[in-house]
Amino acid sequence: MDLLVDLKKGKRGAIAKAISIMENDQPEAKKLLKKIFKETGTSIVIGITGPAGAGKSSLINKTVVAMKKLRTKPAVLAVDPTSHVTGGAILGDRVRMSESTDSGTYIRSIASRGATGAVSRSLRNSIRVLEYAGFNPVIIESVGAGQTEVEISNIADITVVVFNPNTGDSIQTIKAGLTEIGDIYLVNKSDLDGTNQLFDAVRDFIGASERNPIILKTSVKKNSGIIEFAKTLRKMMDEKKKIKHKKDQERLESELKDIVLNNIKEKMDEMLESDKSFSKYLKKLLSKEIDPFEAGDKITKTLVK
Ligand SMILES: Nc1nc2c(ncn2[C@@H]2O[C@H](COP(=O)(O)OP(=O)(O)OP(=O)(O)O)[C@@H](O)[C@H]2O)c(=O)[nH]1
Ligand SMILES: [Mg+2]
Repeated sequence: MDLLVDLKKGKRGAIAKAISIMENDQPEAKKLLKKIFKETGTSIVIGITGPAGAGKSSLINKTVVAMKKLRTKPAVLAVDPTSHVTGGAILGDRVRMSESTDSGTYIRSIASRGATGAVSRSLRNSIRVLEYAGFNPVIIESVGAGQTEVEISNIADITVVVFNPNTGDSIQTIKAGLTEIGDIYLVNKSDLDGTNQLFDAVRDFIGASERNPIILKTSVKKNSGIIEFAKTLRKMMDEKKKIKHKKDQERLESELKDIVLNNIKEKMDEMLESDKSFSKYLKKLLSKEIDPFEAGDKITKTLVK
């Protein structure tokens, strides 16, 4: 198949096509995955998360240029929560990430609409496309402030959390769950006032933990801290490579469970349409002879032991 040949060569058109196939989650996606799966699972996945507007795209744009100089071949997937509403964010990212595209990095926004499971599935498989095409690391940008649609830290080998000074909610955000996930914490926009206070707050709050995460200051505007950040990532890629195998086992196990449960749910959905006990207990429910819990339990018992 031509697509595979072109993918192996890292051709942009082929990558774009393959990712679209994975995103649309159609039978073609299954066929494609079957062909590439053996040659995936080889790259380090870096998740970059943080509140909207923290400077994630701007940072990635500069950082991938620095990472290329450290002899890596990064690709970027931006999980874009707003693209289906305005289309504006993708356009914005194209502008913000233009330098990195010029340097030969593959960059693509993928929509985060659809069921949560579908998003993780298309993300996982898009990562696999990029691995097959020879990219390493694969960087995922996603907005996160506690509750995120895509739990990036489940997918990533390295998680980077980006904060800004002078955004009143920063400390709140730190406390709202992001403390658990980061391998690296960035205080970005360090050209702004309040940087040192935030840095100290992050260090006091997070730095003392057992995991001992790295905390850095960066400014895209002043072009400071970026090279150090890139070097830190490069070094961490080697460290994480050693323990990736174990994490991958856990991830594949939960992916497999997801798929099986999903398959069963779909099958059951179809079965219920024509199931006799379902219509029988539905009638009883409608006439209030029976309550919803009882009806549900009775039907379930006829279906599974
Ligand atoms: N002063 C200052 N502004 C910055 C810095 N980095 C990014 N910005 C600005 O912050 C704004 C948001 O930057 P983005 O890179 O789009 O932020 P983002 O986190 O990707 O945003 P979303 O994808 O919408 O969540 C832009 O106007 C940037 O120019 C920085 O280091 N200093
Ligand atoms: Mg962005």
